[in-house]
Amino acid sequence: MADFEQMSLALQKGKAKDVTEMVQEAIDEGISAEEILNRGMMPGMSIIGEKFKNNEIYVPEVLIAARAMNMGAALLKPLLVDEGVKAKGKVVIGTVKGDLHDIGKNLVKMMMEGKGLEVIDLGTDVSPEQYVDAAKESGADIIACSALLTTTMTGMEKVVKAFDQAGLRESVKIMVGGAPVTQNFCDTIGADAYTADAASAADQAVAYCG
Ligand code: B1M
Repeated sequence: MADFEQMSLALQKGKAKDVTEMVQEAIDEGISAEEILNRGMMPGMSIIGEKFKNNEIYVPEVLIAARAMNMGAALLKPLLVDEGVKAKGKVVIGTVKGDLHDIGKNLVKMMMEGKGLEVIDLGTDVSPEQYVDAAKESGADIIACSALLTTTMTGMEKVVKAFDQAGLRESVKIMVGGAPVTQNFCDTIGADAYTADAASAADQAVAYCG
């Protein structure tokens, strides 16, 4: 039986090998990717966040936990492939300028790919101009922006304005998300959609491309 408590603890200690082994065992037991994420990995990352906030741990410990999280999450990717009808559409995704957090963005990407969408990943610290250039090059239908810092989420408004200025605002949907982002913020900056988690982001993207 999968021991989610042990998975969470291994993640907190940054034991990537143990995390990947436990994730694989859980997969082999037939547990869904969503359950593995929600019961094992996300709680571990939340505890890391609390300890980080309280100065009980520092950046290196957070980084090794983040690495373990990313490695475990990568194993879940094949499970996220939706067997249903494949959506057609292109998404340009990135974490906004000044922000280096990529775990949530990577999950959104995986879930969108699982739904059949083509995802162009610009990585982290992405400027408004980079989103616009990538949209022009790829003919993207959707721009997906992630932010984890209250100081960087304001960069999302710059992305919306950059698409306005480039005359492309009508040809793309701009989706926003990340822990500090809210529906109210989305409305204020004139983005098209806010979703709270990766699965809802993928569903919304499919709805836009349908
Ligand atoms: Co940073 N960090 N961090 N950090 N970090 C937070 C975000 C923080 C809340 C920690 C805390 O104080 N409790 C805090 C932000 C405070 C604030 O602004 N309100 C913080 C801080 C302050 C910082 C630094 C400034 C610390 C410093 O240097 N003094 C610094 C900033 C660096 C920078 O970006 N310029 C920093 C650095 C780092 C690390 C590099 C060490 C590391 C990132 C490693 C990496 O990502 N590769 C890190 C981490 C790991 C965290 C915490 C612990 C975990 C974040 C995470 O990955 N969560 C975080 C505390 C916390 O969140 N509890 C914290 C798991 C992930 C799956 O969730 O990304 O929210 P999340 O994604 C969710 C949803 O939000 C949603 O889907 C996902 C789930 O389904 N979602 C979307 C995300 N993007 C979406 C896009 C969408 C839709 C949904 O549509 C497009």
